[in-house]
Amino acid sequence: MKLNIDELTIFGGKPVFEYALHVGRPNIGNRQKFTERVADILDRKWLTNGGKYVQEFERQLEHLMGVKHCIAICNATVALEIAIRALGMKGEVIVPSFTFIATAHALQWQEITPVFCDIDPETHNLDPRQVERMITPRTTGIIGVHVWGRACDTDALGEIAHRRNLRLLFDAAHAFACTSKGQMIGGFGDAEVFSFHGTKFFNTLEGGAVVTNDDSLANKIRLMKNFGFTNYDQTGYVGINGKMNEVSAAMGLTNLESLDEFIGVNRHNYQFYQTLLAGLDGVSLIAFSDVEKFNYQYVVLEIDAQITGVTRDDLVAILHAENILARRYFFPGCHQMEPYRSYFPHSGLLLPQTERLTQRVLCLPTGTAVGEMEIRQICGLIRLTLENSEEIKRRFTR
Ligand code: T4K
Repeated sequence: MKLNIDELTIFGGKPVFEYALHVGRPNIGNRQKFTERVADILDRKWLTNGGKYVQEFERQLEHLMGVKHCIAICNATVALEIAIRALGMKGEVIVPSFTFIATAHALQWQEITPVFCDIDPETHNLDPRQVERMITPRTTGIIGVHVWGRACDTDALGEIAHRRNLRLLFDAAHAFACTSKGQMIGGFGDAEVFSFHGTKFFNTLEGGAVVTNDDSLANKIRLMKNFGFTNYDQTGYVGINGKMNEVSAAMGLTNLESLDEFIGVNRHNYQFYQTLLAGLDGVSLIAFSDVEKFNYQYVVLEIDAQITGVTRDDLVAILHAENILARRYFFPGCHQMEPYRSYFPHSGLLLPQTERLTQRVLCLPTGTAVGEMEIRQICGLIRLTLENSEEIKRRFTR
């Protein structure tokens, strides 16, 4: 395809794609294996509450991550809430604002104040120097988020947590099957939380997990996710229903069998984007180090509008008009969303890197639903847009 600018949908042309190209299309493993497992679940009439498939799923994840305990949970938001409570966090907890809103909500939901901390502009993760500055006498913990699957500075955060007697939890929602310093993510901090939501590179439909090497913490979390029951008739803690069901675990076991294939597709897509976007001034594709493992689930561009002449938001609007549903994760930043925006109206002043990044990032479609043909078209459109930035600025109003 070689479009010219008048053929863009924003100028009256027809969308390049007749079908929507989403960010976050699920990767789905072998259907037959999945349906066989579901049939077995129905035959056995054991649907949830720590059944055979959930147990097998947990053991496989412990093995994969090299951790002592994996507790499967119904989703990562509830997993965060349980881990936060089990760790005894209260008062204030330091979190990035540059994350999905669930990280902040998991705290606020239990009336713990999320204290938004700025990030490192290179890694997009918590900046440990800023973390140190945000600690007050009310601080009880830090939640680092391994954004895009690239690990936080676990050493620096671990050192601060140890020295200041704070609990350290990682939101590893993006980081399944990724490594940091050669070690699988899952074993860092007091505990780590994964998301297996449908949009994640590895899914259990909905789902999540807390993983930890701490025996007593694991025991507490196991009880808490099942209403706090210690036996048939007694509870030891306040608990919640955070259980993963058997069908989700069956999906997880099935998708685990295709993990390498999913990563291979994502890595290929990422590299193809890298090749086709090379040399575009003002556009940078976030980098993944060669010495670690990644799942390449997020193809993230940073747009420098001073150089491209087209803002990130104009580019997103142009792509959307062509049915390419690029996403502005994590715009506008948690601190700009309610209730945090009203609670802390001036927090942006402490978050210059977050504010800058939320204006620059966009995520492009990838995964098993996207092939070379689609990537060629997407990159062609981005090039066309930037090469005609002056004319677009003149003619296009959102
Ligand atoms: N921490 C972090 C850092 C996270 O990123 C997340 C979740 C969490 C914690 C919490 O994890 P969970 O409690 O969800 O396990 C989506 C996901 O819903 C959310 O799980 C994810 N992060 C976030 C980054 O993305 P939305 O509001 O953007 O979802 P939505 O409905 O717009 O879907 C995204 C795209 O995926 C759409 O273009 C359509 C496509 N899609 C979605 C689903 C569900 C499909 O093609 N098929 C599907 O089945 O949040």
